[in-house]
Amino acid sequence: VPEVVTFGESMALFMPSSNKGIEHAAALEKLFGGAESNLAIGLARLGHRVGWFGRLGDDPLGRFILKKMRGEGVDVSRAALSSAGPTGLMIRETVAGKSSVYYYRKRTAMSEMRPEELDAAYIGSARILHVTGITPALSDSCRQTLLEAVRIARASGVCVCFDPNIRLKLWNADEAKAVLVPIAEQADYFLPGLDELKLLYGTDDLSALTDKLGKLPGVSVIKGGNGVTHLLEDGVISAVPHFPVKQVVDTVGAGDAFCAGFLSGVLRGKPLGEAVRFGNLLGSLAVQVHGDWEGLPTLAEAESMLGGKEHVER
Ligand code: KDG
Repeated sequence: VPEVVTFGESMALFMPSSNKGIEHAAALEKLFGGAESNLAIGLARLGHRVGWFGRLGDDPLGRFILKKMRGEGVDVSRAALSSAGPTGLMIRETVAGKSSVYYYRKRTAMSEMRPEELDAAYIGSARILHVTGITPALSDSCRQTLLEAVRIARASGVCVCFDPNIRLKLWNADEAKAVLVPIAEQADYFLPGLDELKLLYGTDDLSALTDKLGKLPGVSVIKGGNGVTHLLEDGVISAVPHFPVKQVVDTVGAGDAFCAGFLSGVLRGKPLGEAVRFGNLLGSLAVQVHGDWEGLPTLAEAESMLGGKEHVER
């Protein structure tokens, strides 16, 4: 039985391994990513039982992603290789410290996913359902599927964790706001970025946000402030400092890493401030490695870093 269940679109990711942009790079490395699968891998590495599902195309890239996820110890028993469409693609470059993502994900197998495909008993068996705001941006049927998954979770007493992950290449700010605010209102754990709150609630002022988010039924964690993550619990806001990072290589995936660390803390019964600190640690590790999830630690590695243990080189 999984502790956490999550679902969404995973895509093949192609990126230059050099610092040349896509236009000038001679070769692209083949990786994969997806906010929800990044989180699932993060939790699995920390030793949690986690299930990820979604549709992938019945094609070589879909099989590549599925095998890698299985290899990471994620339960993919509910994932499907579907002939309804291809596996989605994203191509990413980081030039002079600025990352750009190009999506090729229209009419993918995932975009055709429907609520009837959800395994209610599987979702209902978990402690936490984790969803993101990327899924409802993919298509009407994906939006309905996500709302149904949240409904199933709530009806079964499963906690809902929600990361808005606003992707303005997929929909506009007004569409995002209309769909995502009501989901935030149903979440036990709401994990937005400060920039996303500006878009959803019209302000990034922390005292105004304390007021607005304080009305939500769940706990909010605001990622990506000025060197700190804010935790808003029972109307009280507190700041948890980020970990120092030696060299930022690739910031994409940091938010998912944070969510994995935070949920791991929650699952292990830590006080929320400590769960946030653990999330911060995972976020700091994710940005130091190329790729979305490759830099994520095992629990032993993470704990030794938290304890400030010296790394023995040889
Ligand atoms: O959070 C990282 C994700 O943005 C990346 O893996 C790709 O899921 C993705 C998306 O839709 O942007």
